[in-house]
Amino acid sequence: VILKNDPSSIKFAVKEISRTLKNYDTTVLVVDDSKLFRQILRECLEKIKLNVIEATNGQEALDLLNNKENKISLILTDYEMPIVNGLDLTFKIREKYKKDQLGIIVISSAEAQNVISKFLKFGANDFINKPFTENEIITRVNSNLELLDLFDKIRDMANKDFLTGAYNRRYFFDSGNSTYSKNKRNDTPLAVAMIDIDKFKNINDTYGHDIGDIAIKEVKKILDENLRTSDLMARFGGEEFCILLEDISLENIKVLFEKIRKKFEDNVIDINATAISYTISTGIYFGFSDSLEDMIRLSDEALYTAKESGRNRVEI
Ligand code: GH3
Ligand code: MG
Ligand code: MG
Ligand code: MG
Ligand code: MG
Repeated sequence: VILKNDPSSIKFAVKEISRTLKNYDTTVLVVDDSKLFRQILRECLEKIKLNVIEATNGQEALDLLNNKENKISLILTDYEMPIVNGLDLTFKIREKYKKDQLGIIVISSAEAQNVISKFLKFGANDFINKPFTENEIITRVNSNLELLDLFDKIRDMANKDFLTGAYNRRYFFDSGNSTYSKNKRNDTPLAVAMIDIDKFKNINDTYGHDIGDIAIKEVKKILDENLRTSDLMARFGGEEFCILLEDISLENIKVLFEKIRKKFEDNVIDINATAISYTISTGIYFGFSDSLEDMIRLSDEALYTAKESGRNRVEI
């Protein structure tokens, strides 16, 4: 028996869940050596609008995971499979992805029941016993996806700034310190850039705090548009942003931040028929010093020099 006799409640479950499922762009990876099981699970998951991709064993699953384009949120895995079984797959996944980043649900057949505690110890999030109903699959998958969403929200609240959505200081140091260590080991220089809006108090005083906030959000937007995804950008204070860049030459740093400076100089934000424009000053430290904190301090000194020398300029 693959599916338990499923009463009409399935229709109700699908309706309820489709209503609460916020993320329609979620991909689930089904790992099973049985084509029939993969098909059954695919049909269940597609009923709640999930994208489904399939692997026939653990190795195939790991290969699909390595391709970042697949953006997998949740894995449903069988236990017994050729090449790499479900338990080894779970172990290997947890060396790279934490429980709150990628969910694993074990679909456990009779032979897997006695290894279920091992699965959980290795970091599986949940398990479903065979035979299962469609209803069980759908509701269990949904509640695991909801939990992962919640973890995402908590992570964002801890790491991001509420006004702009940029990373905060805490995240900057967490992530920046590992970048610093890696580059120090390889002896490759880093750059820290500190950006601050010029005469920002005037904007607040003239147009009010709300428009000041819009001006701050605009900084985040323009930086996003001009930085690479590998650059680490955070809002450090009121109207001050800090950026850590790797794999970049001094020459390219100068070109990049001069281009960004010019973007602000040329930019006019139109808010309810009020035209706002402002400039920024940038202080940069390039190379290596004793710590990330020290590099930030030195970029701050460069920023101070940029302000003293008349603002709207890049100082290295
Ligand atoms: P300078 O060119 O020397 O940087 O001059 P400035 O006026 O920009 O000076 P400063 O950097 O000291 O001013 C920062 C101001 O930013 C002071 C504070 O009232 C304001 N501010 C801080 N946080 C926020 C915020 O979240 N929203 C708004 N609208 N204003 C903020
Ligand atoms: Mg199997
Ligand atoms: Mg200042
Ligand atoms: Mg300022
Ligand atoms: Mg400031």
